Amino acid sequence: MKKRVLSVLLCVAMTFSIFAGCGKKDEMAENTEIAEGGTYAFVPKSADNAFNEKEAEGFKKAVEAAGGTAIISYPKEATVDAQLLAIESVIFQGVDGVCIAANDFEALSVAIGEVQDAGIKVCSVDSAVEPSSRLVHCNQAGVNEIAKALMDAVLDITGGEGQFAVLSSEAKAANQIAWVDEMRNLLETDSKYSNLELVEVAYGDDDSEKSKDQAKKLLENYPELKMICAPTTVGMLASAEVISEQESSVKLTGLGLPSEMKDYMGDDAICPYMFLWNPNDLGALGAYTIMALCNDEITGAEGETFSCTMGEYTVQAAVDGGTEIILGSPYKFDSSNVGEWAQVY
Ligand code: RAM
Repeated sequence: MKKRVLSVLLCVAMTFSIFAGCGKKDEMAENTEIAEGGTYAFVPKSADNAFNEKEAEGFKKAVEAAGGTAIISYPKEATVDAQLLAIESVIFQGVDGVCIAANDFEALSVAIGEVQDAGIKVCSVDSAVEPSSRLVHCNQAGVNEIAKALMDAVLDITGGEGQFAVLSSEAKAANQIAWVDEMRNLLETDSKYSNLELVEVAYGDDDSEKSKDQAKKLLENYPELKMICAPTTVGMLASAEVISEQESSVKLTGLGLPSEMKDYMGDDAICPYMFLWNPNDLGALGAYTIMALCNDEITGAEGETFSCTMGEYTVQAAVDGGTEIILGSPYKFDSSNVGEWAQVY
């Protein structure tokens, strides 16, 4: 019922904005000048997540530097319902394009379809929506590259054998599904990992309290556990806090924000090393991509290229059957560089 209400609300909002938007654009056409820059929205996974805030900062800065207007619409929590409301709220504002970091690969598709039907272009960033709901996805790094970096870190830090667990975020977020599936694939197909045992994949939904509860349960339920691998900044901080509070010998790696993890890092510390990318740059890539789509520089088809202040990017095939643009490779953070990067993000 709730989803139906949301969908009806969104249709109403769409109808309003179609007439309002048309009025606006038709009016501008009469003035022969189309407004400089355009209006572009970013809908992160949720509020209260420093990673998402850094992404939003990068998005906003890139749009404004290009003379456009940026609208950031944070869902109150990392859920589908909250994100549907956030998408609806930007439609009222006559945007030209929307960039979404999705909490669920498929559940936003009906709402996004209504946005696309109104002539508003859509791309995803960080965590994809399904290919039919996006013109292209802006990916932080290759799925295999991230999964391999994490599995090799688990192999190295455990000394090559023993039990480890994964603390993920939302069970239906595309980025988490892709990374965890590829980690499982590597574990099953590459014999170098054969002495590692993945005992559980837990889900903290990128909610700090739920993630802490899940980390506590992992420590409680697996007394032989050697390591937690958290492919989410929220899960990383939650795990570090729990391991520290419980003075556990369990080690940690994953995808963490230097600013959040610096006090837990060191050769003999809870987290010897971890990985991430620059969320400001990822948000900026989302901005340059949605602007290139709205300005008809690209359509999102494989093989297209476009340039921006961060360099030249090529649209390529994505593992989910759609297309994507890749920001770069994951960075490795350890005690030698985490302090410096903690000043940046
Ligand atoms: C969290 C979110 C985000 C992911 C990072 C690594 O902030 O789940 O989608 O990319 O962690």
